[in-house]
Amino acid sequence: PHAVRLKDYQPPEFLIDRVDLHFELDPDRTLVESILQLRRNPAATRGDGSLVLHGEQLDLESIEIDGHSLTGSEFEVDQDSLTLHRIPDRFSLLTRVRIHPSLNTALEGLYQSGDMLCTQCEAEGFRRITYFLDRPDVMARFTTTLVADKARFPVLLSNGNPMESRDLDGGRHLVRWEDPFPKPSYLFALIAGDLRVIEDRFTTASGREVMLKIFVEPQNVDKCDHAMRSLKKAMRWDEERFGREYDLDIFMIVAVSHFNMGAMENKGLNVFNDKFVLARSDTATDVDFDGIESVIAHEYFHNWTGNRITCRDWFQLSLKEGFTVYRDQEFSADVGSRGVKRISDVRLLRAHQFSEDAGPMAHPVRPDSYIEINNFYTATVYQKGAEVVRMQANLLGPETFRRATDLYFERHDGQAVTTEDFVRCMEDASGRDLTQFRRWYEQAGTPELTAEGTFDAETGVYSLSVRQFTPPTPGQPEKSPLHVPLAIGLLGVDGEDLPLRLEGESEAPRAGTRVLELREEEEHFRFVGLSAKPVPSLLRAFPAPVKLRFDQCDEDLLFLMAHDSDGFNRWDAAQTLMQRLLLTLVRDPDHVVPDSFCDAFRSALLDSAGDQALLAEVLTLPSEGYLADQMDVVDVDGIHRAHAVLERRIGECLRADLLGVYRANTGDGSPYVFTPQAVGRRAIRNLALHYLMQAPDAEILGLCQDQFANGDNMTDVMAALRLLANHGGAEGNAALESFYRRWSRESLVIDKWFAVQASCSREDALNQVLHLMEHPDFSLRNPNRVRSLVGVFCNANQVRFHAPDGGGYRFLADRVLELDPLNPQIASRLLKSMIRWRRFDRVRQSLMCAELHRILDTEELSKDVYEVASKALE
Ligand code: HT7
Ligand code: ZN
Repeated sequence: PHAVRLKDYQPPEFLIDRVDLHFELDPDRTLVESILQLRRNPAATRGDGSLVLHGEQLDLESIEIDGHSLTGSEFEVDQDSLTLHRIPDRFSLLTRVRIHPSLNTALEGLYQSGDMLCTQCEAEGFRRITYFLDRPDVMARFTTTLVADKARFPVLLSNGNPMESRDLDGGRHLVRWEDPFPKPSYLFALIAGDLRVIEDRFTTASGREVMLKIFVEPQNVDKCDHAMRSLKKAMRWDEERFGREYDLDIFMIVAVSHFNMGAMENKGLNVFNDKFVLARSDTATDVDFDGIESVIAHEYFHNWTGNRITCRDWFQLSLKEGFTVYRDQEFSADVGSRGVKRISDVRLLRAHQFSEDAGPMAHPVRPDSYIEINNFYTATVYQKGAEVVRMQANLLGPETFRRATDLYFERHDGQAVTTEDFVRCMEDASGRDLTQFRRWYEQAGTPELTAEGTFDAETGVYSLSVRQFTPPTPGQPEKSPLHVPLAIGLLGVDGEDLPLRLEGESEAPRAGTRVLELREEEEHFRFVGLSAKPVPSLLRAFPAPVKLRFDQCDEDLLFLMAHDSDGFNRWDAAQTLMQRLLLTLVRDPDHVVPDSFCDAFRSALLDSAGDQALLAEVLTLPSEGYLADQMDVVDVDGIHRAHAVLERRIGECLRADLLGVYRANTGDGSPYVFTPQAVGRRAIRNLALHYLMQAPDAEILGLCQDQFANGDNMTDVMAALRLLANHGGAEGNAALESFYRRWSRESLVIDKWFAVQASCSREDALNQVLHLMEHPDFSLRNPNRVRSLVGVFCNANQVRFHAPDGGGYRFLADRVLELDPLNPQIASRLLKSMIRWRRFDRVRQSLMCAELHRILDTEELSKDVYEVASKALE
């Protein structure tokens, strides 16, 4: 397989003005007739004059140019293309192909999910539907006619507005859709099925009525209210915050049960993994409710950031994904709790993106090469991309940033553009020079800031020096300094924010947070006019995706944890303290957890004034995976042991306080509501139960069993089930069995049942997982199921996946090889859990390495898996 490179980008030789698609739908054998109106691109650098269309796994039946059939000598077809020679400058091309949705297990192109037919075209799936210039810079107007058996597929959907609907002979019917907006082929979608619809309306800011429709399988009509509410909230928010109105008369969402990712923003017809649509309080947890709200918003926001303005090529993926993640993060912060949202986003970034940046597949936000683009839907493109937009928003300030995004929408509407075009809008609207800032798009790796501070009591000056260094990443041995916004505060002896006056400034700015802009490898700042040694609070609200090395003593961290006006830094100080203690316990298992730690934990726990959700974040230990990232050589067993010791100690020494918090936050019998306050109450109560269950006596076990049996919402029931399953024994087994019996018909709930067992740290977890692979409800063909069992075991059960006998690695490699011919996207995503093998001890290194070689030596690997395995071994 060869790499595609950004530097080789060429504009398309032809443009497509109109596309007329006609589908005769049949799961086994669908006919696709396509008529394309093509013309030479005046902006193209002339090639040899022929036209090469993409096409894969298509059975070509006939071709016509301007009504004349072509014979075999006038075109060439190979595995992935159709080449036409000697063609006019402007012509109409008709192709007829057959495709086979029921055999499509890769879930790209047109495929069958249950009784439904659906499409997934991003990134390069449209070429599995018909011959086309399947690249995002070719934008065309689509008309789609769908014909199918009416009894089997009463609902036929595509992009745009419905234009015609009639019955045909033989029990068939026809529906025609027209999309007035030019779009790239990756935004094409069709759906056929026996679906029910939930309807609502939205009146836009300018007074237009939009029909909102959510289509689901019949048994799920009672699980769509939250999705619909979320959609309406997102539509209003986008008008208010970004001035973006919806543009068609109808907006549709369809929930499907077989889906490779979370959802897809097809124009006017968003297709969702049903996990991100369906929720009822007894089937979905608060985390699910939250995920639905943000994914619905994310896909809706793509209508402007992705669809109206799209990417010129796939190297620009972060143009739409980074910006849209930023938008959905801001939406969730505005409708929920901003502090908690920032913490969970940073947790995710540190867990996934920082570790990606430190591994063999590290790449810039705008990658410069790939073998398989599906491997680049990554935390770097999405989450770091969002941080890069966030930094620009913060550097410009809210009003200027809004002017800059207005300019972007106006200047580039209807175009396929680049991240460079985006940054230029930021510059043009603000007058700022972002030349150096652009390096954030080009340079991979997580910058490390090393800060040192000293206080001179005589002069009242606090001196802060900051050095920046970005470690080498594959293909980028040398790095240049970045433009880094560094938000800081200084706390006085009472914990109040001090004014931050830099030497040479005549006026003291208001007390609070100040943003310093770093540009050099090393910078020095002198804050004057201080009467006592301040406690610095650096990187407030996490203003840049960097790691901070700052040797702050435990007392200062405890002080910040108690007093910092910045909620994020109160949480971060607690995390640093807990991380320190845990790493000490890893190195020295006999280390005694100091009383001062328990005291600080207790006083935070009993601070009833604060936001409960924020408190739950503050009191949650760093994960085992995150601790592993802090070690040069990961001590899998030591981390697991240390985690267990500390959790148990908290449970024991704070038993009474935890019980008090648990009881104080027990529901008053009123029905479930998804509000930040109610979510916070459930979070702190379940965290208390979590610590109590680390050393449970009969009373605690009884509480947990009672919550499991009588909880009226899935958040509480799942929390109890997880604890009982980890507790094990008869209680654990009984809970798992009764949960299965109760929910065996709800596929998304059964995913949770698989996941709980996959994450269980009991010693025979791998055997249990192998046993579950034989369960009648397990299927390698359903990505949600694979992620629940295989994905959770390999990513969320560090101690058992990395068992020293290599059983976990063999298990993963077997699954990757089994899945690769079926669904290469899922296979290669799973494989990513083994690519950072160099961080482990020699025994584990060689076991992982052997499995990676076994994979790479296999014949007919997909590009997806080949790219991951070969880069892992480079
Ligand atoms: N833009 C969507 C990406 C996506 C995707 C990519 C590759 C293969 C399958 C896929 N399904 C959806 C989702 C999003 O980020 O909004
Ligand atoms: Zn997206």
